[in-house]
Amino acid sequence: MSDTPLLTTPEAFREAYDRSVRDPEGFWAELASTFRWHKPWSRVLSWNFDRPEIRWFEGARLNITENCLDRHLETRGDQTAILWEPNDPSDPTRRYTYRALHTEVCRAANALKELGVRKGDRVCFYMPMVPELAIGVLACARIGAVHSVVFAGFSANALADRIQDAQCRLVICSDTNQRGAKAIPVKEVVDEALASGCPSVEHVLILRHTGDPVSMTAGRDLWWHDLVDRQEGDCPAEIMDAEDMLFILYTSGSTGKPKGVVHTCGGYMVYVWYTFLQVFQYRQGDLYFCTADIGWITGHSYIVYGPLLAGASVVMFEGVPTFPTPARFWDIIDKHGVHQFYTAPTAIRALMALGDEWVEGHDLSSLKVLGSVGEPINEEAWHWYHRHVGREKVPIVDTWWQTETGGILISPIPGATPMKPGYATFPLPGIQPCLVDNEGRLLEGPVAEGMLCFRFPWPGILRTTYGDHERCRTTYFSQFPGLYFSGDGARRDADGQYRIIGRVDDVINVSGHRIGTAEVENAINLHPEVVESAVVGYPHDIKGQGIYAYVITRHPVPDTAAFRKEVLAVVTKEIGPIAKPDRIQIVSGLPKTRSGKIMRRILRKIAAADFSGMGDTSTLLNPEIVEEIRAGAMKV
Ligand code: 7RM
Repeated sequence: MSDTPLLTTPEAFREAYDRSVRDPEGFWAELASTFRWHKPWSRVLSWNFDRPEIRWFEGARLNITENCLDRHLETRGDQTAILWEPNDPSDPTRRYTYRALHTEVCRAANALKELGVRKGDRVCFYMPMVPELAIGVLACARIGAVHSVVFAGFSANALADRIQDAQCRLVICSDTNQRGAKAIPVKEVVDEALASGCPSVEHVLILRHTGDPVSMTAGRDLWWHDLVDRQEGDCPAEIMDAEDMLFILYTSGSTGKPKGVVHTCGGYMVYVWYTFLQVFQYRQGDLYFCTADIGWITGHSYIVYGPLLAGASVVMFEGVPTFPTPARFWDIIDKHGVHQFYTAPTAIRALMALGDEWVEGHDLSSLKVLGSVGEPINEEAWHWYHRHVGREKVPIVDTWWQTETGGILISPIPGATPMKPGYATFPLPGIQPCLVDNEGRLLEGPVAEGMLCFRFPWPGILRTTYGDHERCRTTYFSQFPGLYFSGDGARRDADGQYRIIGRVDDVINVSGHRIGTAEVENAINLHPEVVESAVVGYPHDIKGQGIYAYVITRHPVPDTAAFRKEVLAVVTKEIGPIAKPDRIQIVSGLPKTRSGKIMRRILRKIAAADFSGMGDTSTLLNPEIVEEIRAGAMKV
């Protein structure tokens, strides 16, 4: 929107940042006023981090899809909203203008209504990266239903857990999912999940995508094309309260099962729109390409909502970086003339390892901004990205944020703030980070290292965890009273720039995917031969972190290769292939404190092949085990 100028100079950034701290309500209200609201807010913000209770734009009424779609029809109805690149480059690309997308979303919304889906009902998506996923998600938002997208790499058990936790009435999936040379039987996984007992599910809506045969359960299963295609292309938007739920997205934490992070309509809308525009310096006519999957928050905020709210043209890609060749990203950028490209360090490292020749020979001169997200980007990968993709001319934005934050919190803004390899740099306007020590003491700075917290809410912050508000409080707002705690450690340099170190809790980040060590342990422990296990992360050249599992077995294991295979199978069945341990070490015991707590510090050191001094082991109940594990680790 033309009335929100991009921050393009250090002065403009400084001014916006200072205003956002001095007068946060005025700052956000002014930005919010550029949207279509059916009723204005009575109060911009009320908040209490102790309960927690956070409300933005209270009393206001809106529908986010009117702002993503209807609002653009007059000015850019014929402009591309979504340009879809299929897995197989010899298949045709598909293009949806804003007008076409509006029509399709309305059709899908009317279909949901015909199935009895109403405001507040939960709808689960388990789909590949096809336009119908974005259409379905927006159709939910159109009628006020709450979407819960589950990444299609999760197993049937993991899917069933999420369907049940949210009590979804409807599941939307495809027949099969085509990723690279692999075909994944999506509908079969849904059938298996529902067979395990998900009584809330009334219907399954299936998109015919590959055309592979699937089994249909009469009365429950319907084809997308039978139901959606015959609907009217117009559907009035359900007018929502700003604080009504927009979506649930499950994410792993340090304990127990994944939590359903809840985002609401008004604040999320304003936040993802503003951050998309500023971080990517998006200008009308640009083409933006984010390689994330809509099953993760990056896809929600920076493929669907942020870009569409900004009236952007977005490339949506079904496939993987290495199919049919490791040049696929560069082929897409070259073919369509992409201006902003947003990907994960793990993809950069994987492509870097396959050789520079794949990126050379492509015309990448359209690029204006390169983005990185999901995990720390090491300097080698940063420089490769800068040099080979950006040809040393294109700024890189290392964007730090989380499922819980809704949108980017710490990132350079090209032109307005500096970039520095390895640093997410400065907080965006409206964001007030701080570092605290283990006791919660504020670390005055600038130079400091500690737990990364935030002392003031921004519009995109999570509101609760679905069905368990207390869990939201204890996870994020209780360690350090009065602060939101991210779970990450960070360092601040003399200029006040932030460098993210990584998780300080028992969450590991594998190829940019968040995995709770407790979840993996629970899965491993289901193997009948396993007595106990401990899972830690360790540095991995491509994935960032790998998964290392220490396992105690009931009996001596005669065939360790076969046993490892079985452990991988149980993890794949419980969670999905993304959580498979890279290394499994059979041990006779785990280092424990007298209170019975596993000393993970030692296990992490050994997993990292750091066999130097183990530090203080005098508090261990069984110090002798350390030597055994260390000796065994050298052979894993
Ligand atoms: C967007 C997303 C969140 C966790 C977070 C960090 C890590 C994300 C960066 C990063 C270093 C970054 N959401 N993380 N971005 N670490 N630099 N730029 O990834 O909920 O799935 O994960 O990811 O540890 O807490 S997420």
